[in-house]
Amino acid sequence: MPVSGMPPYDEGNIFARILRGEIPANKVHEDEHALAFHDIAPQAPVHVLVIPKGRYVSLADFSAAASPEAMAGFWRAVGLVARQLGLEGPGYRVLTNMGQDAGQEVPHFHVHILGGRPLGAMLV
Ligand code: D5M
Repeated sequence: MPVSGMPPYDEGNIFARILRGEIPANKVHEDEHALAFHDIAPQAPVHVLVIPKGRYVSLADFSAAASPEAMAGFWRAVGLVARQLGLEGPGYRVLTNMGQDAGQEVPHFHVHILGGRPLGAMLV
């Protein structure tokens, strides 16, 4: 559940629909805590999204409301996916967009894993 002051979770958001199996995704990993799939508009040779299975609007929501088990399982999956994709040697970037100023488009918490080429030093 979103914490006080945060927008309610929208059950119709695109990642909720992917989690329910209503629309397809190019999955790379799934376990009890997380689902990872290729981004539909890749910004790097490897661009994968990892989402928790719980109903969290954003990092603010996830960090405030998720259980320790859900957090550990989610972040373990992020590292596992990057390793499985062969990114651990060359390196990769993990980022999340939180809210309006960051341009968050999909209101289900997700992190982007980006890699496959040198990504440059700056984030914005
Ligand atoms: O980024 C949301 C990201 O989600 C953006 O990079 C496109 C991606 N996206 C949107 N719809 C899909 C589907 N259906 N499959 C895979 N990827 C998708 P944000 O951090 O919210 O700005």
